Amino acid sequence: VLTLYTYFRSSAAFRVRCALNLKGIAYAPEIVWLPTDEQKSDAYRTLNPQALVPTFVDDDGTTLNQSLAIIEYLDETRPGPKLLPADPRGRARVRALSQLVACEIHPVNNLRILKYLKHVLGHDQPTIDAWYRHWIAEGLSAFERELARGGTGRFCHGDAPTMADCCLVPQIFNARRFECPLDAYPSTMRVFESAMALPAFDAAQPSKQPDAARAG
Ligand SMILES: N[C@@H](CCC(=O)N[C@@H](CS)C(=O)NCC(=O)O)C(=O)O
Repeated sequence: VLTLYTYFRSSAAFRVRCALNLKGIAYAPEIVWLPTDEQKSDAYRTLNPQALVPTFVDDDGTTLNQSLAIIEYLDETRPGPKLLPADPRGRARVRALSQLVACEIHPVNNLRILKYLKHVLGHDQPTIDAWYRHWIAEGLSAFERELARGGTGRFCHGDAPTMADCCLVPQIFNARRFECPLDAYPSTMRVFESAMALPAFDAAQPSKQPDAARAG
């Protein structure tokens, strides 16, 4: 059985949930409870030496981590709608937009970074919130400018969802959770709304995951 090691609020896991749903792939969610550092347990590290969610285990036992690598693997091994375009230029653009989120915005605002700012460097919550909002604003401004450069349609690239939308949607959820202003990104938010109108994205959102209730 296909297994996705996931946590409802993890945006990296959320990306893969979107991709699995878009491709119509059924999977069993296995919850990794980040609030108690379950990702750092010996058992989980055996599956994922990076101690991060998500981890994906295919039905033949293939065990993969890093959300973008998992999404590309799913796209290459499974039928269903393509999450990366067939043409090299389009593929490069989708990867670039995906990496803008996954490599530029998300890493500096990850849980372990926020914990380090708080517990090791001793910053207070307003300072940490300012950090968070600063990097969101930097990243989403760039994303907005990228969307204006051409190639964008109803979705980030063209009129069908791609890996870039799987990256953008969770990042907007995070931004809203931290009450980041989003008015300055009309194209980005238009694309976000197009994606959220699709059941694949809607069903992948944090509040609809089995572990959402556990958070209380
Ligand atoms: N680049 C990784 C990021 C994975 C990641 O950072 N996951 C976060 C949740 S979104 C995590 O597991 N954090 C646990 C921690 O910071 O200890 C990917 O795309 O899969």
